[in-house]
Amino acid sequence: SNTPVKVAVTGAAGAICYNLLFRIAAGELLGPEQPVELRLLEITPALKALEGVVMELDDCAFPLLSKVEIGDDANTVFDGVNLAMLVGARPRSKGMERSDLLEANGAIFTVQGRALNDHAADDVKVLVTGNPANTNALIAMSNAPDIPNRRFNALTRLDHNRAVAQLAQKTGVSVNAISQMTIWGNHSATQYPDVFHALVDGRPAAEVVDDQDWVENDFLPTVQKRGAAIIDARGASSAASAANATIEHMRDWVRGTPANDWVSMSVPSDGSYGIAEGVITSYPCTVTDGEYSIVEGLEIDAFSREKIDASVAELNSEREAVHGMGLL
Ligand code: NAX
Repeated sequence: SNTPVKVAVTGAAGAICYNLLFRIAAGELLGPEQPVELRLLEITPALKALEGVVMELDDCAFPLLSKVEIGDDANTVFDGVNLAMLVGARPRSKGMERSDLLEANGAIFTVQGRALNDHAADDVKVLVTGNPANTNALIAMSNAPDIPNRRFNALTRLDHNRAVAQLAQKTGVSVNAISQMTIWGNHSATQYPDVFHALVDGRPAAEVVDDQDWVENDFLPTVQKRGAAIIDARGASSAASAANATIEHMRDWVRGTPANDWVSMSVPSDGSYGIAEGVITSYPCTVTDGEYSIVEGLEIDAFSREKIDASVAELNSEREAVHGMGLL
């Protein structure tokens, strides 16, 4: 339609958004026909830098970018938004304990969850990229009782894309030949990238690879620790690839997944695959008409079961910690 879709993005002056915003404005999120209005949230000290980013957005003269509004008050910035990408978060600084990190982010995501609850459009979809993404999404969801839980997702698409790329390289095919990859669990080093349902040119990946040692001792740790490897090489964390994954997750959530394939999305657990309700965890998902469904009925062997359970246990302990802080 010609009515602009209002897209909120937080952490808008940060590294991921320096890539993300230009791609949204260029039409890569909602397609070449759909105008967008950007609503950009930052903390007060970063507003000046954000003004510079807006100057650059102006200087692109993007035909689809109808308007840009910036601010440091979530209640104003989130007013009427249809899509919200929550990228801004409090990074772990030196000497910070895990509980300090959860608490600092709790302060952000409780406020943003309430602001979305009170001001976003009725059809709002919320995707959390800022870490710890799954638990931040859980906090925002819990503070937005009027928004259906299933409108809160967290990003594991970057992990998914990393796994696809590794498998394509190992098997010597183009990434287009890989389908049905799955990331299970938390966006953290405990995540489980599952090749046992993936296909390479339509054939079971495990058969094509035929190398359990590679799966366990190369593929898994490479995908699980990819974020750290990038920091090590680049001196800064993944930004362009994280922006790309954020766009792809939201694009697929709005516009649908391709036939005969699925994507990894962190969504509220509903009991599928024996994962009790109460956490936001990564599942294989398809999307039709803007609604995701968890792919059901996959067989989970003992190796996979143990890996999934370990990552879900971490999510449960994060949930208990933030519950104990009164953030849910
Ligand atoms: P930057 O530190 O460059 O940018 C973050 C921005 O968020 C800063 O400009 C900061 O001022 C802003 N911010 C902080 N609190 C805010 C608040 N309450 N409201 C609005 N803005 C706020 O980090 P960047 O590299 O852009 O990464 C952003 C987040 O993505 C981090 O939490 C990072 O850990 C996470 N990542 C998540 C990934 C994923 O796959 N889920 C992968 C990439 C990335 O590590």
